[in-house]
Amino acid sequence: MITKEDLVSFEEDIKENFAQGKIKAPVHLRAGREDALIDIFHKHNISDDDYVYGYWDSHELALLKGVPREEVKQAIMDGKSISLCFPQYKILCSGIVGSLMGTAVGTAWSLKNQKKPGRVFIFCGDMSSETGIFHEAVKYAYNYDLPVTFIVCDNGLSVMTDTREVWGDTEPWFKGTKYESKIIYFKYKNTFPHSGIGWKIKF
Ligand SMILES: Cc1ncc(C[n+]2csc(CCOP(=O)(O)OP(=O)(O)O)c2C)c(N)n1
Repeated sequence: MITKEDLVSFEEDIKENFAQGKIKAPVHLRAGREDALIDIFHKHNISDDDYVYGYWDSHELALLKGVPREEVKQAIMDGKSISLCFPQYKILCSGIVGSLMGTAVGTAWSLKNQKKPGRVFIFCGDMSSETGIFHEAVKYAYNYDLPVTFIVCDNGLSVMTDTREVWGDTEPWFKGTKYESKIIYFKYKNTFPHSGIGWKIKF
C-alpha cells in the first residue's frame, strides 16, 4: 500500500535528480495533496479494472494506480514526466490542458455499453475545470449517467495566475449545481512551484 511518506519521498527524489540536471525535460512536482489523493483512491477502491487519466502532474497518480516506483521513475528520467502513460496499468496522462476529457467520457461510455467492469477517474486542476471542454464532458457524463468521476485538485493557480481572479468568482462554476454529483473537489497548497524547482524554466 502506498503511503504519504512514499509519495513525498518519491517527489523529493525526482526533485534531486532534476536539480542535478539528470532529467532533460520538464517536471511538475506536487506536495500537499497526498492525504486527499490517498483518501480518494481508498474510498473509491480504485483498482485494476479502473482507468485513471491525469495531466502533467501525475507522478502520485501513477504510484497510487499501482505502477512500480522504479517504472515511474524510469519514465520520468526518460523525459516523460509530463505525459506518463502506462496502458497496462490503465493510467494515461497528457501535457495538454483540456485534452483527455472526451477520452475519459468515451472510455466510460464504452465500459457502460459493453457492460465491462471498471470506472474512469480523471484528475485535473482548478483552471482545467473552468475550461469549456470540462463543462461539456461533465454535462454529457451526467446526462448518460456514465461511470466517470472528475477530480478537481484546486491549488488556486494556473501556473502563476490566480484562477478565481480570472473568472471573477470565489467558487468553481459547478459549486451548487447538479453536476457536483460527478465531481470530487478539494483544495490544497502546492509547496512546489507549478513546474520545476524554482529555478530554470517555468511552463
Ligand atoms: C492547451 C494548453 N495551453 C497551455 C498549457 C500550459 N499549461 C500547463 S499547465 C497550465 C495550468 C493549468 O492550471 P490548472 O488546471 O489549475 O493545473 P495545476 O495548477 O493543478 O497544474 C497551463 C496553462 C498547456 N499545457 N496546454
